[in-house]
Amino acid sequence: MEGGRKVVVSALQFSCTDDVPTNVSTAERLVRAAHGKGANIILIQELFEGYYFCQAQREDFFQRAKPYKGHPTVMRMQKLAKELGVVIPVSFFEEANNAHYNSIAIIDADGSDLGLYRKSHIPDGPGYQEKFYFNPGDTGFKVFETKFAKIGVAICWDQWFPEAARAMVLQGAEILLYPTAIGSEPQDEGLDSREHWKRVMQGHAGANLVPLVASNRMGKEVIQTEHGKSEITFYGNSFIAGPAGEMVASANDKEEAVLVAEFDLANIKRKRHSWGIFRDRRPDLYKVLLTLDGSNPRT
Ligand code: PUT
Repeated sequence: MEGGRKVVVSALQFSCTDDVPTNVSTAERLVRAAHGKGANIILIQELFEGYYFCQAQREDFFQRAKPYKGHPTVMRMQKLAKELGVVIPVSFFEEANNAHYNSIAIIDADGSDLGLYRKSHIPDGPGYQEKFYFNPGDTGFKVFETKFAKIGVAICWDQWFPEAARAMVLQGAEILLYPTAIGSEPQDEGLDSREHWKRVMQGHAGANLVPLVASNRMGKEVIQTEHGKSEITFYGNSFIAGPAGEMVASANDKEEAVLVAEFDLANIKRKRHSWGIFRDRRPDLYKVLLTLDGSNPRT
């Protein structure tokens, strides 16, 4: 029988300023703190280099995008990952000639870059106007073989789609990671999605029998838009769920956080296989999932 394979995962959470060096230094400080708590795989929140600029549709914000090759924050995190021997997915606004993506580079524990995932599902709506900036990602859902585990990494709005989580686990992901930027909704003061947000992802963990790590920014960000000021209060609530969807570690909406949790991936794999979900799937009946309108009468 396969022995234990222990991995410690971490979710970071902090308030962003709109100054890149400040945010990158905060991320580095918290990565070091997570390493100090024994973490092997450390998740930083989505687009942590600055404010969540998608509150506004501003031409000048395209200047925030940088090419993947030679990206200074990715390179700094490569150095840090190598020094500490930890895995760090690094979220950034990518410029690729005339295309732009909401991307994440996966840095392995030796500092090598294992490649890129580009966010597939791009939201739009008050406060979260991502379609103005980002092309829909063209990488497809991916898994990355890191030193400590095979990980599936998707980004924010992707977390609302069970298809994305299943696609990553089908490819062998042993842990799912989601960096995020979500909070208040400018069009509806009474709408607080945090519990919904958590339950949906806990469902992905439970339905796929894998641990799941979610890192969200926190704090109020005010952005000058084309029509005046807009503000969002990001609700943090970063968390780590276990393979039954159970909450293992969670943060609140006000405090910086370095969450850690240890999992035995060999034990989880045994339980995943013996539970029978991946034996009893019927992909021959799921063709309807390839349609937008559900029209597929035979399956
Ligand atoms: N990050 C996108 C969240 C959208 C919430 N309406």
